[in-house]
Parts: sequence; C-alpha cells; structure tokens
Amino acid sequence: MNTEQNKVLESLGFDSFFHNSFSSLNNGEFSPARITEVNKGSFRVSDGTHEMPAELSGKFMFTADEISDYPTTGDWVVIQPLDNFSIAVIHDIFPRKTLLKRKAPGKKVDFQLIASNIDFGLVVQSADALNLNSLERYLVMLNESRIEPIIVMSKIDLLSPSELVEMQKMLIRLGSRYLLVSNITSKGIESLSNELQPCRTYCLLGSSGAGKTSLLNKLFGEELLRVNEVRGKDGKGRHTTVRRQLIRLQSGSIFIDTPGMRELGNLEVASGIEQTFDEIAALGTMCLFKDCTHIHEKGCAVIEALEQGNIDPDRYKNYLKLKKESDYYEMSHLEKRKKEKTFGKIIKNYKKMKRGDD
Ligand SMILES: Nc1nc2c(ncn2[C@@H]2O[C@H](COP(=O)(O)OP(=O)(O)OP(=O)(O)O)[C@@H](O)[C@H]2O)c(=O)[nH]1
Ligand SMILES: [Mg+2]
Ligand SMILES: [Zn+2]
Repeated sequence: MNTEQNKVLESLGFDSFFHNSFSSLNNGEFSPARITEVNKGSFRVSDGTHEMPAELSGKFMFTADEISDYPTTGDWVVIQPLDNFSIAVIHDIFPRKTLLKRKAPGKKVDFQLIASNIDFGLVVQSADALNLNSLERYLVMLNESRIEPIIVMSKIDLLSPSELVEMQKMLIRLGSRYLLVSNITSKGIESLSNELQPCRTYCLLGSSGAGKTSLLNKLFGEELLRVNEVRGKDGKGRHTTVRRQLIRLQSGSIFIDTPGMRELGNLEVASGIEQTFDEIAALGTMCLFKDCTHIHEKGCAVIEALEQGNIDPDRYKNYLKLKKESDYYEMSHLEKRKKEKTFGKIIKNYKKMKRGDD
C-alpha cells in the first residue's frame, strides 16, 4: 500500500489495529475495503476512493458457517476489485475491533449482527418518551461490546424548561454521558458536533422515530444531499430511508445509521449488565453468598442497600429484569449450540459413511 492509499483508508477508520492483521490476510493482489451497506446478502464496499457492490467469494461462503462469519456494515474486508472497480469479490474479513449484535427478533434464540468496528454508540431517544429500561438495554448491549455509549435525547423542543430539568435528573441516574438535542431548533447540535472525532466510527441506535436519521442529516448539513444525489445514480431514490449505511461526515467522523428496532433483546451480556449497573455489581461482591441472586438471600448487601434507600428501586428492578432475561437466553442459546454440534457430528459421520472412510 502506498502512503496516499494509506491516508484514504485511514479516513475510513483503517487504523493500526487493522494494519497489523492485513499482512496475514493479504497475498499481494488484494486490498482492504470497508462494508458500507448490507442488504439481504448483497454488499457494498468502499476503499475510500471507489464505492462498489461486492459479492462473497465461493471459498468464503464455503468456509463460513456461523452468522458472525459473514460481513456486516462497518467490517473491514479483503477485496479484489474487478472490471475497473464496478464490482468486487470479498475474500476475507479482518478481525473485528468491536461487534454489535442483538438477539434475533421473535422466539429464535440466535444472534443478529447490527454493525462492527464501532467506537461510539449514540443511543438516540425522544425526550418526550424517556424510557430508562430501554436506555439501559442499549447501555448493556454497548458495554458488553466494549463500545463507549453516548445517550442523545432528541426532540427537546417538545419539552418545557421544567420538564427538561426533570428529565435530566432521571438521566443522571444512569451514570452515562448524555447530550440534549433538537433537530428542529438545532439546539445542542453544535456541542454534539464538537464531541465527534475524525476517523472514528459512531453508530446511531434507538427505536424507530427517535430522530436518528434526522440527526445524521443535521450533522451532515449539505453534504448528505450530495451523497443522496450520487446514490440517485445507482437507482436508489433520494428519499429512501438509509438502512444500516456507513457515511463519512465532512468533519471526518464516520457514521452508521441503523433502522429502528422494535425489540432489543440481549444475549450473553452478563458483563455488560455488571458494567451498566456497576453500583449494584459492586455491592454484590459483599453479599454473604457468592452466587447471591440479590432477590431473597440472607446477608445480601444489595437488598440491604435497597432497604436503606442507597440504591434506586427502579434501577434495581430493571437490573433483575435484564439479568433474568439474559440468564434465560444464555441457557437456551447454550442448549441450541449443543444441539447444533451434535447434529453437525451426525452429518459429518453420515458423509464419512457415504465416502466409505471409517
Ligand atoms: N419535534 C421534533 N421532531 C423531530 C426531531 N427529530 C426528528 N423529529 C421527527 O421525528 C420523526 C422521525 O424522525 P427520523 O429521523 O426518521 O427517526 P429515526 O430514528 O431515523 O427512525 P427510523 O429510521 O424509523 O428508525 C420525523 O417526523 C422527524 O421530523 C426533533 O428534534 N424535534
Ligand atoms: Mg432512520
Ligand atoms: Zn445479594
């Protein structure tokens, strides 16, 4: 890679973490690119200069067997551009810095990938519909993935000054960084802009209608229009909602917009819960029993603190709720994996038998 190419890639978030693994993935002919969009198994990639559709190589598809083996938006991949950058073949995925995933919607006990290589998660929620439990769910997910959370309360134009004060009191309890913005009056947009760092990747999360895309438009200013015009050429309408799309701001920050999620289930998030409810976790180390569930045990430091009014009853309730859910899914997921393994063995043995090996 020459220095010019290097700079362009860096502007898309390609840092030393990815540089270090490139030599082991590259055989000289291929180059790095970032997944900018995933749409039902078809991909778009950018190398900073060219954006093009991309397909998985046959070998890639053959060796991938888990959901997390496939590329998601934000992934760095090794590509081979073809036909003068009109299409690319994806040969490999770089190891991920971070991976954002959630439980697949419905009864399925499986993961769904949201995005990868995210540095900051912007949890957008409408100020007129503050929901601590929902915010805590996002915080658990982000903490579990080691992504720094930033809460963004949008639509503050809908609140009276006294309602704003009340809302902030509630937000402080979460112990996370938060910002207040209005996409209508532009209040708070500048402070948010000033926080953003170039070459870092931000993911917009939050329920549908929270104002994620409006915020991104706001941050983008006139630039997004240009992007939309460019996108217009490849047949996508100017007003279509962008789905899990990676966009670079003029200031150099990289954004991934996601479609609003109706339900946010977490799987395997024990450490994310501990981190999100750190005051409860800290007390928990002082309980009489090591495996204390903090529900009814004797000598439970959490219950004691609750009774003395030292921890917030709402937070305690949410903590138990998320923990119960996480434990349940964790067990079901483990069972499912065990079944899959057994089934995989049966198929392997069957194939062997057909081939006539022992
Ligand atoms: N009053 C007010 N309305 C807003 C604000 N931000 C967004 N809206 C409105 O809220 C609605 C939803 O905004 P979007 O930006 O599409 O929300 P989203 O989070 O991207 O929603 P999904 O794409 O469905 O996940 C739109 O009608 C916006 O005009 C705000 O700051 N104040
Ligand atoms: Mg949107
Ligand atoms: Zn306890």
